[in-house]
Amino acid sequence: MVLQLYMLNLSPPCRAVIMTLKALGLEFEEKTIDVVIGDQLTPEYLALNPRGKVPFLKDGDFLIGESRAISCYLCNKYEKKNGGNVLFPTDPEQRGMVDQFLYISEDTYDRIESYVNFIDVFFGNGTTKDDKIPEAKKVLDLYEKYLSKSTFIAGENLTIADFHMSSSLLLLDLSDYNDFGDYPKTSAWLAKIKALPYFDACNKEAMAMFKYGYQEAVKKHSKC
Ligand SMILES: N[C@@H](CCC(=O)N[C@@H](CS)C(=O)NCC(=O)O)C(=O)O
Repeated sequence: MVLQLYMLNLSPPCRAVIMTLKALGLEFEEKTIDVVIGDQLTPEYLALNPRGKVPFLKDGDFLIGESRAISCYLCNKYEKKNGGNVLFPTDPEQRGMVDQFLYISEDTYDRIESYVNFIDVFFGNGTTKDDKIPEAKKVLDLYEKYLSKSTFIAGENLTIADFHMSSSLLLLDLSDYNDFGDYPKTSAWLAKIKALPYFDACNKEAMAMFKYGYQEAVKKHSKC
């Protein structure tokens, strides 16, 4: 039975899950739920996912929401590599690190989102909240500290924490934020994530569309 992912490719948490699926080499069927036009609020979708958000995964009769929980589930069920798990390690300390960054990524995503302010830009009259640049820099400072200790965010191997942690910083691309001079480790890590063989297939077109829509909306608001 093929996995079904209810998703919108513009959505960063959906793309973090797609990175997990691709890293695991799993086939899946895309079921588009366009949250921009309210597909998530239809009775059919709410019957499946009462939280009314994407991403959401159907694996046979098993249903699960929340991007980080989906990535963990997929690894728990499907990752078997030379008797050990790499993307979501089973060693308690290594897994502890990955879990830590999965939780942190929820917070860093919200903090970067409050700077690029995309909900307000798309659905209101907003633009970037430039008073939040110090907050965005605090997030970058944090990444730089962690990445000064290891090659990937949770250690020496690529894990699902990298997919979810990079998802926050990729949002900065919307507003062409490029002040990475003080963050060489973070820049090098992001370059590594972007060089993954499946990165472009998961993100390139969606990021370009997202950015185009965002920048057009900002231009429209600034003319008002
Ligand atoms: N913490 C959730 C966030 C999911 C989320 O907020 N998804 C957005 C799209 S990026 C959504 O479904 N929005 C529709 C809504 O809230 O009505 C996760 O990581 O899965």
